[in-house]
Amino acid sequence: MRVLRSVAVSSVLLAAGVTVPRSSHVAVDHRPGVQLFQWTWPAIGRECPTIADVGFGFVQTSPPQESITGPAWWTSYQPVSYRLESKLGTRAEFAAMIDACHRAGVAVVVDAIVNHMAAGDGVGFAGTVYHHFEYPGLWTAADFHHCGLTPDDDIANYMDDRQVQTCELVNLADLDTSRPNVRDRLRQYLTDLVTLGVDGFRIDAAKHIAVDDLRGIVEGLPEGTVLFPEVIRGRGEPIQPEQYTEFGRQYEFGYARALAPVFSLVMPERLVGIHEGLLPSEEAISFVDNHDTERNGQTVDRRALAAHRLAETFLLADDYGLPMILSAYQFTNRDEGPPMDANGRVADAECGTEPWTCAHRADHVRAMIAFRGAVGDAPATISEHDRLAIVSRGDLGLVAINPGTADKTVTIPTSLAPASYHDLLGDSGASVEVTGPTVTITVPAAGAVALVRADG
Ligand code: LAG
Ligand code: CA
Repeated sequence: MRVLRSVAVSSVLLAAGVTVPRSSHVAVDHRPGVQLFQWTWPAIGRECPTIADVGFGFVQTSPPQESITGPAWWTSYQPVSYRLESKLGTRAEFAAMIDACHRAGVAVVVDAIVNHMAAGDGVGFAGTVYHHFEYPGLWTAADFHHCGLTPDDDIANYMDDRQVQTCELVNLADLDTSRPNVRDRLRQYLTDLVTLGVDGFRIDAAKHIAVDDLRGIVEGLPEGTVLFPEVIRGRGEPIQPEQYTEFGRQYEFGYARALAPVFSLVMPERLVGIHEGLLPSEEAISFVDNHDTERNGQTVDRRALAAHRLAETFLLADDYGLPMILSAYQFTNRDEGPPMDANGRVADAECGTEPWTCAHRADHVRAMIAFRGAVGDAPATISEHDRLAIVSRGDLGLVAINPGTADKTVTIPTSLAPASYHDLLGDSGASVEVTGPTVTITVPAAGAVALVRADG
């Protein structure tokens, strides 16, 4: 656990409403992260010690700014001001969450919406009055794009880069991020969050912000602030993640999409060469699904429990990218938000209680993060053998995944060093002996084994 630039937060100043000194920061390192979708600040703060214990290095929160009101989860994606008062908690709760996570050695990455505001008129969660293109004291009509390229100024054609970046994403008022005053105000928001201790940002809808504009927004943020721009890869489109690599790691949607048929349709051979055509490993965030794809069918269906579990097992066995796990809630309707109280405050997530999945606590996630610790930097070699997916990590570890419906015992060539190994995913406690260039393993149907040195 590396706690960088440790400066104590002055809670006295915080209480007095004065600008606080820079809080301590925790670096985003090689440890996987967890997206705690629609988790409240108090719930995240309470969970951070467990998150650290499982082996995660960072949490990614939902957007913290004031938004429109309503029961849908996606109200979070319609900002109406940069006050940190939302259905997920207050400014004081947000600051307390960061301190709790930092004390546990966990970095905090926040979902930042800088492309747009809301779609309509109304009163926000904290009482801010807003109109489609007028945010009193914040924005006027001149601060927004009015692209004039489509009948309703909405994005219609993703093959047209001007539409994608200057028209409206699902009718959300698109900020004119070429304007210096707009960039300054957005940077001020991000700086406020960094001052509270935020370690990094997911840049929501980064694809819809020109590279120059995004640079103009984030230039001058405190050194060490990590940025994860969200640029969804789209076939043949003019705007691709490769254009945004200067900002930081990016969510590699191509990886998540490629995993879907492998585990849902039992096509382990497709894992061989899975990294081709994707961002280089050190520029990527790898994931099985996020809050959008678990709703749009592009990635492994979370309701196919075994397939989803095996996909996460592969994600964590592989050496590609910085892996992230999604921990959210069960839903039946796409728009359905998490449970709320009468004031529209989201209920604190509780593991073991519906509808929260607490996917970050699952046995296979714990075991596979332990596996990563045991194999370290040993490079992954991916192969397919008799319908099993095999991930070898040099002479230190091996994961075999069986997406099929029958148990399998196979003898396969291995790079494992001669020694006794045990299965981190199994509970049999039996050891596997490697004496020569092959190893014999039994992999249960819809199951996996993760071998590491028994004496390690
Ligand atoms: C994102 N990344 O680029 C977020 O990950 C994604 O969750 C956001 O969409 C989107 N971009 C805007 O930040 C979400 C929902 C949308 C929702 C939108 C705004 O997926 O469904 O749109 O947030 O709240 C909703 C309605 C639309 C409507 C719009 C405006 O679904 O039909 O046009 O609100 O009223
Ligand atoms: Ca835009």
